[in-house]
Formats: sequence, C-alpha cells, structure tokens
Amino acid sequence: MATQSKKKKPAAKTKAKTKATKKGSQKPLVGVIYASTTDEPVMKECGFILERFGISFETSMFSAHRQPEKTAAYAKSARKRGLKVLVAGAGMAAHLPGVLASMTTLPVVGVPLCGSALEGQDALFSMVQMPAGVPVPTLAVGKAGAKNAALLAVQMLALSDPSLVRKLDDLKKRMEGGEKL
Ligand code: AIR
Repeated sequence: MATQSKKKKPAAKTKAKTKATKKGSQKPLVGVIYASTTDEPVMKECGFILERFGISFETSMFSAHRQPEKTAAYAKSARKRGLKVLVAGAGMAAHLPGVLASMTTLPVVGVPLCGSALEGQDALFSMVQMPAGVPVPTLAVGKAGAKNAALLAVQMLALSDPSLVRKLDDLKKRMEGGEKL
C-alpha cells in the first residue's frame, strides 16, 4: 500500500505575514512590503528612514508569486485604508511592485534586491522594465535603494506637508556637512 507523505507546514520564509506591523500611533501612510524573509534585513533600512522622518508606516511580507491573492487584496484595499505610497522590495524575478501597481492607483516604488546568481540585475530589470501604463519608479539595487525609496516616499508626502519639507531641507544641509544616510 502506498504511504501518504505527511503534509508539510509551509516554511516560515514563504508564509505570508498577514499582520502588518504598525509604527507610530497614527494610521500608516506608507506600506513597506517585501517578498521574503531573505529581503527583510535590507528593507529594514527603509523603515529606519521613515522612522527618522516620523512617518507612520506598516510592513508586510508576501510574495506576488507565492501569495498572489494576498498581493491582490493588499493592493486593492491600500488606498481605502489610508495608505499614500507603497514601497515594494523583491529579488530575482521581482514582480511584486509591478503586480501591486497593476491593481492600485497609489504610487508604488520598487526596490530591487540582490542575492541571486545575477546579483540583483534580474530584479532591477524585472522592476524597471514596466510596460507603458503601469509605472514603477525603481531605485538602486539593495540598501541604497531601500533608503532612497523611503526618501522618495517622504518627498511625495512632503508635497502636502510643509513640516516634511523642512525635515528634507535639514537633511540636505546635514549631507552638505558630510553626513551620509
Ligand atoms: N521572490 C519571492 N517571491 C517572488 C520573488 N521574486 C524573491 C524574494 C527573494 C528571493 O526571491 O524577494 O529576494 C529569494 O526568496 P526566498 O524566500 O526563496 O529566499
């Protein structure tokens, strides 16, 4: 008689995090999403910058390929939930920001991540080469991209928030003085 193999629990790294982490007491304005625990250390850099600017944000982990339904539900509810900008990071065939952008009119910023044999070029091309009609502003591969994604989100929010303009001006001055982000 054929023996049935025991059903394996999905590995932690492929399991979608359904509970978003909210930072700050306000409703989150920025949604930071990444596709795997592999991406977490780099995408944390994005959160550090948002925190520094006092922006409330939430982080979520799901993959456009492994959790397509979760991806769709998130994209479709994001605007109603009060989010203003999404930042999505993924490596390899990195379709997360593009798929999110296909289902929301919020701006979706892409962070290509490295770690594969192609060292992030695969992710970069997957994100940056979006067809006309579905823009995904795509930043540098890795940590610089994660940090700049946060700054770009701050700049977008600053369009209607003068206090953020002051903070951005202050950062420019500090960088002029030699500070590195
Ligand atoms: N990935 C996961 N689902 C879709 C994609 N593109 C990416 C992750 C990660 C890489 O695949 O963003 O950078 C490897 O993921 P894992 O979970 O196999 O370590």
